[in-house]
Amino acid sequence: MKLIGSLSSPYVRKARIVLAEKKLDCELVLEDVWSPDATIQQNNPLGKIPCLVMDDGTSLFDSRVIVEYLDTLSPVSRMLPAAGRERLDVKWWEALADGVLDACLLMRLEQTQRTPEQRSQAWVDRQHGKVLAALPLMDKTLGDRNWCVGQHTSNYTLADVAVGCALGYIDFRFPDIAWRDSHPNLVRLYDKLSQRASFADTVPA
Ligand SMILES: N[C@@H](CCC(=O)N[C@@H](CS)C(=O)NCC(=O)O)C(=O)O
Repeated sequence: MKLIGSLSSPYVRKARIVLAEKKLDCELVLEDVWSPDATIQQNNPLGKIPCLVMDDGTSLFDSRVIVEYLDTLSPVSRMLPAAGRERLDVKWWEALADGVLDACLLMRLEQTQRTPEQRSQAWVDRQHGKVLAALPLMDKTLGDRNWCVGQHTSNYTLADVAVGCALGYIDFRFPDIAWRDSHPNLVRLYDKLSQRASFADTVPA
């Protein structure tokens, strides 16, 4: 199987981290979706990365679908609990972290894909407000626990991966959002995640 993606996309990073944690082999095929020569739509009509092309040629898209599939491929490092409240909690965190990413991406696209005349500060402010509202909720919900979901030290899950990717993307593209200043629990989590090889090897570039 191969993963079509880029080294800067936080959604691709989610999939790459899950591949690494689960020790799955997968070729990364780099694609610039914004280039006029992009061929991503041959595999994903939506023109977005990540896109996982399975060995039978079937394409999977949207990072959430991809990581859920990857988790079924090996029992190593379960990323999603099989069922129940903890599975729901992981999905809750992933939706919140991905929502932060969606807002950040919309702010970024305003800078990179629109002319100065087309740009709307009101739109940027709206997205910025979502990020600023989500971070305290994440920090408070995490509290003093080791990981986003569950009480035990072994409960490293996709929730932590998704939150780590969101925080890493803020650092990468929006260093002015000084999230460390007022979110000590997220800082603690992020520092711990950054020490994992899967995170260190996929720092956005
Ligand atoms: N919800 C999707 C979002 C994917 C996404 O928006 N990827 C960006 C790159 S970071 C992209 O390919 N954008 C191209 C476009 O919107 O046309 C996911 O989780 O995979």
